[in-house]
Amino acid sequence: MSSARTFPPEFLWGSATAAYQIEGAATEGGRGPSIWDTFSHTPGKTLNGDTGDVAADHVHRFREDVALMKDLGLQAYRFSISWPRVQPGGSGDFNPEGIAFYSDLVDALIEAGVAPVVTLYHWDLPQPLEDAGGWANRETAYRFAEYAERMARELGDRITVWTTLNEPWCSAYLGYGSGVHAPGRTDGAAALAAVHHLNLAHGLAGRAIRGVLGDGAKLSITLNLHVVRPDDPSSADDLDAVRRIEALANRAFLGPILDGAYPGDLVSDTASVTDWAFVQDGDLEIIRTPLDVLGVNYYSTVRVRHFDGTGERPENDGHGASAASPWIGATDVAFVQQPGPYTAMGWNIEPSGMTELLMSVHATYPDQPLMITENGAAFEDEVGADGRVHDERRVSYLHDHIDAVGAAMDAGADVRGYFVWSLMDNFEWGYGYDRRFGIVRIDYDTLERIPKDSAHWYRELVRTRTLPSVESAAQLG
Ligand code: IFM
Repeated sequence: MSSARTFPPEFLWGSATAAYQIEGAATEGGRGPSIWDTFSHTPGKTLNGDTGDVAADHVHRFREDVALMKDLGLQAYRFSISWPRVQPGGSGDFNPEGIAFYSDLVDALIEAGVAPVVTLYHWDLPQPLEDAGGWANRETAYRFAEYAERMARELGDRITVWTTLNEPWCSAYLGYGSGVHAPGRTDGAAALAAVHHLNLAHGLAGRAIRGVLGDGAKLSITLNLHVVRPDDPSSADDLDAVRRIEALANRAFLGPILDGAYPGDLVSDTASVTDWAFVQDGDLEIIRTPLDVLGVNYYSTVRVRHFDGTGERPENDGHGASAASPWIGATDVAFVQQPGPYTAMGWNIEPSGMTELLMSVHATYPDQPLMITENGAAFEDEVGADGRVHDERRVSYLHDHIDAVGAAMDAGADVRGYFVWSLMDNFEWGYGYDRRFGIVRIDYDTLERIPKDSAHWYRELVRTRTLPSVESAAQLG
């Protein structure tokens, strides 16, 4: 059913991508290797052995992509900088050719009237830093701050929002806990150390950016906050399972960043894994650096129950198969299959979770402006006989989730913008090119870009600030 929901004129509409997922040119222009190059080139780590070597070839086609954004009427573009492209070793010398690429991209965006929203780290750690211990090593946080400071000097006030990290939950728990993401380690203590060093890196980088650009620089971090439901809402054990997962997933980041403290229950829940001695005096003050806007990524919900240790423990949290769990110390929690419908990721579609999440963050942090920095869906779309991609399930997903953002705004949440994930089909990490999230299709044989119905629909939304009906999408364009 169509909705006439309208959004305010100052609300920012954009789309998002990440460097390793679209850029390609992995060994060109002085770029060094990242942990995702190493991981994706290791047999068995990604579906079909896919790598980001070519991806959507964005490095060579960025002007065409910016023209596409302009044509879609996008007001903002959220992209990430590949740290190994601008500083191949992760420390020491910077690479002028890599810096020039991002400088040119930013200029092209501004000329096209598209505001550049930068993410400094979207998972592609320079390999030499991983060789020295990666995010489990405190030194990585200091290297990150040096890199952030240099990018602030290079890109300066041309950047609308500076986002330090994308989804540190994934970097820490999937990279060092379950090992389904690079660098593929399965060490619970290292995962929790990574949580802290990522938080520290955020705080140090925020200070570095403000040190160069002053308080006018808009600072952000993007978190994939989890909406966690109890399997049995009347079970105290299941509610405790919710508390434990929320602590690991959400409060491990919100606590230090917005309150200046790790939650006591998180520290005690994980006491058998680590003593948290990696938190040093002064760290929490650095981490709690004022945020202009908190980036929120939302896709679906999770459901948990208490697990008493008998029978097989289901491990279906939608983040890929691994013998190790990303949920460090939560051995008495099991993830339960959610009711459908599902996207091609197997993630349940639940728009009300978007409203619930925004309202819950707003209730705890009423003065914190929020921005949806990712939301979208993978589906198995096809090019039709008419040459178009009629991706009505994606249009419907976007419609219902954007409507849910509007509902949260009506109820008082201060949401400043929405970025659809993703501008184009891309390398979906362990799932390679098999899962398509784009509103623009990439033909991986020819690298042709084909705007899907969802892209036409999104353009109409941005143009009118009013939610178009799902049914109208096939006629737009
Ligand atoms: O593709 C990813 C992105 O890199 C981070 N957020 C979730 C997306 C979909 O899995």
